[in-house]
Amino acid sequence: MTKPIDREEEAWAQLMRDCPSWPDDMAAAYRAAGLWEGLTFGEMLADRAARYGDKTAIVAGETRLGYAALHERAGKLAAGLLQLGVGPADRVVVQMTNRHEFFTVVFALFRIGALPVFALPLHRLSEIAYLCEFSEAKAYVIPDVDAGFDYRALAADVLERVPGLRHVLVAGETGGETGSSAFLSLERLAALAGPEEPAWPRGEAGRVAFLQLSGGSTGLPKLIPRTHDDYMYSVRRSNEICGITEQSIYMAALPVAHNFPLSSPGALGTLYAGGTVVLAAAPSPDEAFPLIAKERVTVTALVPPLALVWMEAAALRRPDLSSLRLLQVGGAKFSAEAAGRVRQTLGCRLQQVYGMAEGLVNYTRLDDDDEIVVNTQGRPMSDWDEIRIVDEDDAELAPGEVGELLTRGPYTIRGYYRAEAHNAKAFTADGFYRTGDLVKADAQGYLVVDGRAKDQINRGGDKIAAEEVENHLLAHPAVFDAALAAMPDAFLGERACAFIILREDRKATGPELRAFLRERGLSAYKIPDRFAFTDAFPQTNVGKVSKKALRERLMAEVSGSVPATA
Ligand code: OOB
Repeated sequence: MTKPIDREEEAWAQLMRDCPSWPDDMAAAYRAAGLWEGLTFGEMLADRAARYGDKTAIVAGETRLGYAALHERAGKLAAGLLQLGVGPADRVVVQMTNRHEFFTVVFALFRIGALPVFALPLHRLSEIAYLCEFSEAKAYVIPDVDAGFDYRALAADVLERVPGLRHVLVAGETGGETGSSAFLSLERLAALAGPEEPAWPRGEAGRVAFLQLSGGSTGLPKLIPRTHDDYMYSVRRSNEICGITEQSIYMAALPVAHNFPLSSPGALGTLYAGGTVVLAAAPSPDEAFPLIAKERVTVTALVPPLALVWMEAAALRRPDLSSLRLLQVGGAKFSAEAAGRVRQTLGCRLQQVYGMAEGLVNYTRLDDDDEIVVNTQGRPMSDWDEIRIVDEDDAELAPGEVGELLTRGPYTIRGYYRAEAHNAKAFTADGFYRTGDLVKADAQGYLVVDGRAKDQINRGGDKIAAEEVENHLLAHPAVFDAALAAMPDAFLGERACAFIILREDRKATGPELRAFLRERGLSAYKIPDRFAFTDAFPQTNVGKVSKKALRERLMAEVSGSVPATA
């Protein structure tokens, strides 16, 4: 029999082969410069628990968890997970809403070196089954019921689809109706641990800590491997830029598993600094405004459409937002017009954040002039971030010219998990990530996002990979061809329009196609807002569907000239 330690080393070796990493010389330089500290997230929490004890770490509904309590609960769950047979390098899909269990579970996984695979609360069967299958997850973590949705029913479908998935771990009640022995509540999981401390696996900060989902532009979503070292650096540097300290009270209004509220500087930055994280069950003014007043929230983050909703509501209701010092807005382009109104309507400073789960995050700085804060999406957080703005032939452009942003650095990945062929296209030979964003830079290095080269729709911060939805549409018997394009929208920035060519003699309506996508388990935000039936797609000169021409049709329609179906 192989010794467990060998199996563990073998599991890590395999995982690290699946996740491209930095070349040795660059890794050595990042370590030598003190960017990579060699600290895992498990060790970080243990240290903060020792340092801050009962100081409040997490507030969620009626629950207030101190640092020591958070560490202790995570430890119980970690011991339970080891008992279940979940251990180092194993993957666990975590789909948790903004509940305190998000943190106890994620820190439990960090403690044993298992990898959370972060799903979003809105994901449904199509996305979750894929994530479980592709990451070969041993377990799937869910809330019981949240915002009227029963995640246990979803999990039952996932179990049926993914035979390799062994455990569904439920925050709350497992519910009797599923009848599956795979379901276990977190409470029972914690109770599995014996009275003795288990032998904790040794953590290494150079290893992958978790897998984050890419916004993507391809048929199947890509997974982003982030190491403790690289992510911890991005969190620490974000704290410096955003002024996060022990006194900070950060409210996660967006789903906390997303990179922006998780780490820019987000919940993890706040825990790193010894501050308090307040979880909002929803980002609506009804939920968020009273919470800001009650908990004296100092900083929070929103996507642009929510910032618009907050400004409108604040103008009408005049809520007490006096504690709020900083509002971060990012995830999609925030119009200069709206950005210019933040201070007056919400009474706090604005920070624009342009980031990506793959790594690079740009911030406007707290002491920047309004001119910069309103009109740019910030500049890279680190002097170690390398930036190139290039034309279609990868030739570097002159300052001020618009081109695709390429980047590499101490917290930008060098490749996606198990995606060799895609990585060859998504990264340059010398390791720069092709962001797919069209940007220009000013003389100080501030970036303005000007458009997109990737085949994606940014629906108010929710990313939709056109090809993923097109593939689902092509599965419908009446659909001959499908092309998804962004249509401009005053509120969300963009919405998705599906152009459809039907097969001869076959019929389908928009509502039918919409129902079809829903039945396939696609999450709601990916279902096209509109269907436009047409006889042919405009083509590029190499014979591909011209998304640019489709977008222009939709633009022209908004400005009042041609109908998109013409
Ligand atoms: C954030 O991360 P993702 O991975 O959901 O999406 C990244 C993409 C970027 O490549 C860009 O296309 C778009 O979202 N984006 C923005 C933007 N912030 C992100 N486009 C225009 N203006 C902005 N301010 O969205 C994300 C990750 C960390 C922090 C903030 C956002």
